[in-house]
Amino acid sequence: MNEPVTLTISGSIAIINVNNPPVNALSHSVRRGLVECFAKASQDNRIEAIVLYCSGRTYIAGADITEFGKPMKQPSLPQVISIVDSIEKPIITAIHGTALGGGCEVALTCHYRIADKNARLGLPEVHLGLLPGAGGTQRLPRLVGIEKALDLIVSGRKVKLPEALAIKLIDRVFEGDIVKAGIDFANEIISKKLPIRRISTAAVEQPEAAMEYIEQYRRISTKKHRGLEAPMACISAIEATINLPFNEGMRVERKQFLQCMESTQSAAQQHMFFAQRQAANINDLDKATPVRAINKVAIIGAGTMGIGIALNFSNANIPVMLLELNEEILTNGLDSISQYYQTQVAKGRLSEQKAKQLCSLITGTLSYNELNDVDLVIEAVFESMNVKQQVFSQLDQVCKQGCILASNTSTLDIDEIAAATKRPQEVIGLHFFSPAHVMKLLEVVRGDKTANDVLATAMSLASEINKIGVVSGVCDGFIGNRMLKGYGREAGALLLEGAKPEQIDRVMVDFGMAMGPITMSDLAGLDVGYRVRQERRKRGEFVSNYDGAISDRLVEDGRLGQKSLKGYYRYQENSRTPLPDDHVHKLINQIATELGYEQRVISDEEIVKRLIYPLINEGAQILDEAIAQRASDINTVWVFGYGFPVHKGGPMFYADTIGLENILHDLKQLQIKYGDIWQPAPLLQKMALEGKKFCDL
Ligand code: 3H9
Repeated sequence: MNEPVTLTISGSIAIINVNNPPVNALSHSVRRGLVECFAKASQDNRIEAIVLYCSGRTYIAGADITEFGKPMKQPSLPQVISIVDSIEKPIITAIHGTALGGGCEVALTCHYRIADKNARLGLPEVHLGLLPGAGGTQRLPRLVGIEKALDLIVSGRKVKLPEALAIKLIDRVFEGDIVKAGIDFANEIISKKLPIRRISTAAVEQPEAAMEYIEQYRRISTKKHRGLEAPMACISAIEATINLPFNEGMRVERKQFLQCMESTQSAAQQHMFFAQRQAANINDLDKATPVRAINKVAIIGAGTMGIGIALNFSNANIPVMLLELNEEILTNGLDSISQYYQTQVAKGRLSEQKAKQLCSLITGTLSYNELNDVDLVIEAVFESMNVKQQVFSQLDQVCKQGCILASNTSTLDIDEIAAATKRPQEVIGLHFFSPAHVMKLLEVVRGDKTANDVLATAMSLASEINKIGVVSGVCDGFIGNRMLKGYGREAGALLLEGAKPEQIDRVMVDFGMAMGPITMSDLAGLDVGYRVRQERRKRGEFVSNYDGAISDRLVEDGRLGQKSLKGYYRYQENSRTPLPDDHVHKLINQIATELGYEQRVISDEEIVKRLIYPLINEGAQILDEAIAQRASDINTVWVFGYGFPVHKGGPMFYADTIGLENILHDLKQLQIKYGDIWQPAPLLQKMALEGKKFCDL
């Protein structure tokens, strides 16, 4: 096997190269190689300066996350860095791609940093529930000041070149050959006798009243990063630079790092790092499956969803034809697209010219005949099988051969929709989440007859439009909405049993959800569910009290949610803040009495179990039916589509942390009390009895 770190000599300059694909992570062999090569270069009397650079697509992207949780092999990264820091020859590092985490910490230990114009640097450890653990929290404040270091380390954001130059994170930009650029700079340092610049010995630029500043920052962060441990650990480690010498600060950093590394939150976030990447792998699909070129897309329906979907493609520079049969709706849709781009300009996110160009990629039409040259159509019309089948039958007639026909349905049977065409192999579900241009998740629904290359194209397109694609089989609601049903049902049940809307929402927000279920219903509009329930009743289907008793009454009283300024809560004009409403409390109480529910005090702990355990139980069933390929895909759906807290790792990872045997026990208790809606899923029972975990599968 080739050594991942090599040393070559060019005159008086030692050149150290790291080559550890795909992202030059600091695996054990790289750490060992760095120590050996730096030692040789430092001991060689011919050498006057050292250049460090990487091969492949990026600079070192950080510690090797796959080694976390395994026994540490020496040398550790802090040891490597301490050795590099003690070298008495100028070290120049040349950066391309991304210098992240431990990679950025290596760069900070070098004395001079040059980078190509597309390079980005950052300490994103906080996104893994960690803090920089190889001196980043002690060196960065010494280089860029405490305020900037707090901003960068606590947010984990990546810095582009102009900012990196402005804050002196980078000394110079280079163009052309990376090795030549490094050698040229090294020669300049030698000839000008420029000094060794060790950040570890530099003074820290502090804000006035530094301790008060940190305290204030901590207070704000506690609110902003509610429940998260890593941002707080970052702040404590940076705080140590204020009045502790470098080496003592390093000890504080190490202690915080090891504590975070042992935490469930970090394990959950590391799980999600790999889960979202793993989702791209389709078990029974050859990786070499060809993908179709998607050069032009059509969207059917210019409602909120259709417009959001269209923006994904224009933002990725793919032309879009927006079809809508009603001229007024089409004009309004195109207007709101133009408004969206104007807002992007006003917020400084796009130049006027770029916004114009992207906006011009979306054109409107009233005629199906104009769709004859598109490569992909996404239907986003009213959620009715009849309507969707009519649309697909029409698409079948006008679209060219090879055009992929997709439906944005959130619940309906893709196979039934495909049956309305003569080409079911070209039909697939592409379920976007609202707001469609913002939410990261795309459920890719594989029909019975969907062709392999159609599926491969959809997954590759997901990443092209900056989404995380997760494959789901066909069932009512697919992965996400099927699980949501139990969650919504229990929110309704808890209200009838005595929990107040604001208690349920508070408990779920404290749990880490982006929003509580009741606020979510008000935001989505209560009339949406109302219409669905009316349809179901018309078809003679059973609608439980939990699903509709309260919500139906609110809608009939004209309380449609945020849009009518009243739903479960009251809202003031132009405000999204839910305000508790005594009228609703009384109404719920009255409905509960009418229906024979006894209202009682419900504990926060019970609310968590009643809402989250149905997700886990249904998730287990979805796994058993192979609707989802793996538990981590379910977690990805819930974290990126439904705001499940990333630091709990999605419902299936959360279940593992609680213990499946404990969950099984509680499900059985709930089944005794409430009946078979709580019947434990067979897979969950089996795994609990075998002492297994979902996310080890
Ligand atoms: C750290 O550094 C701690 C230190 O402070 C202290 C230590 C004591 N390790 O994302 P991609 C894999 S914490 C192992 O698809 P892209 C990834 O799983 C670390 N593997 O590519 C994938 O594998 P597969 C701080 C890693 O071009 C493949 O590489 N650093 C690592 O879209 C390609 O990845 C970070 O948090 C890793 N560090 O994006 C940076 N990174 O092909 C994490 C990636 O089998 N990495 N892989 O699915 C990233 O942000 C992106 O990967 C990067 C490239 C921007 C680099």
